[in-house]
Amino acid sequence: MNVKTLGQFIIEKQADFPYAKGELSRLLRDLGIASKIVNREVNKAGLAEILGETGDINVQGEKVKKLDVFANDQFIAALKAGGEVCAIASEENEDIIPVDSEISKNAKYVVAIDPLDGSSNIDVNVSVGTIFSIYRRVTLSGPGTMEDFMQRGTEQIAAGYVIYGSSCMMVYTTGKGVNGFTLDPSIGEFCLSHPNMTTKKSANTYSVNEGNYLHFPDGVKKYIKYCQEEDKATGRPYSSRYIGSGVADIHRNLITGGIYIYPVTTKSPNGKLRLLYECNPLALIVEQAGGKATDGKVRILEKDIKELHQRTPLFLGSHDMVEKVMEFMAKYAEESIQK
Ligand code: P6P
Repeated sequence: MNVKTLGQFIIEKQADFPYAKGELSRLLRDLGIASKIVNREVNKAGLAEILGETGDINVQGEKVKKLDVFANDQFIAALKAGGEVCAIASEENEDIIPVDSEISKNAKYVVAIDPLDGSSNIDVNVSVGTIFSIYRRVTLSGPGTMEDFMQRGTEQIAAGYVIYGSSCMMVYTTGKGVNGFTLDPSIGEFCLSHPNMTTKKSANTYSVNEGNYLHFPDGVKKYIKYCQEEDKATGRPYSSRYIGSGVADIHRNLITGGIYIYPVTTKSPNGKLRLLYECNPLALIVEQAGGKATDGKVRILEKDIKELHQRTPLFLGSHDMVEKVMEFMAKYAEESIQK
């Protein structure tokens, strides 16, 4: 079987970017290296003394798991060592991490990252993931600033995720389609396994934490009931699949078709997921695969971003399924306004 490694693929596709002189290629390589190191630790998390909690609380007010900290350190170290970024934003860090070193003085990019999404699943051996987003810097020189991150999702140069599951996969886009690479541990390389990934226009899987049902907007409640109705013509009732690890749910739905919903709830009045380093990169990937991603009203990639850890509701996945729930959101939002 002719194996094409991530490195070979990146170089082959470099021709897509005449202005790039390899910086983006090296940046993607740096992310790949850190992913392999994180995967190695995730795979033996049960053995190593890195399970459990550090006792710290991160900027999201969530208990920090040791593997969170390890993953964050690995990605920051790899990005700093690669010299291609002038700043990093991470879910684990309250403020941006400016990069001001000799090797990064001509850096053109900034990276926003959720180093280990779904980390509450680490101790129960459920798949977790890394999500990353790459922008070209807008400031002219020196270490990057907050301004470099306050860009709409449409401005992303590249976006991707890594899923640490039954196999380790990297899925990314540079705006010209989506490609998936599976780590072959025997050679320590990500190999092209899912070329030109596309998602189904419609399917019959919906992913939402129905424990929050009582606090959902009426449109979401009505859509969930729609998914549960018997209707052979539209393949309903749909299947409910919710792992509690967004990368795992969204990766499955990308491959089999489906919709992932995290709406506003009383606990998360602006939604739970973060726009910069979760929703924007996932939205770019899903749109590039033919899907759709909105906050229930507005396209995710066109939302203005004002804060580093800004949250947003997320409706993402198969195009027609996202459109359907938006119809319910519009219909029942009007009804509640007219009440
Ligand atoms: P809940 C993980 O913390 C995450 O950000 C997503 O990966 C996941 O889908 C969601 O939150 C789970 O949240 O409130 O359903 O436990």
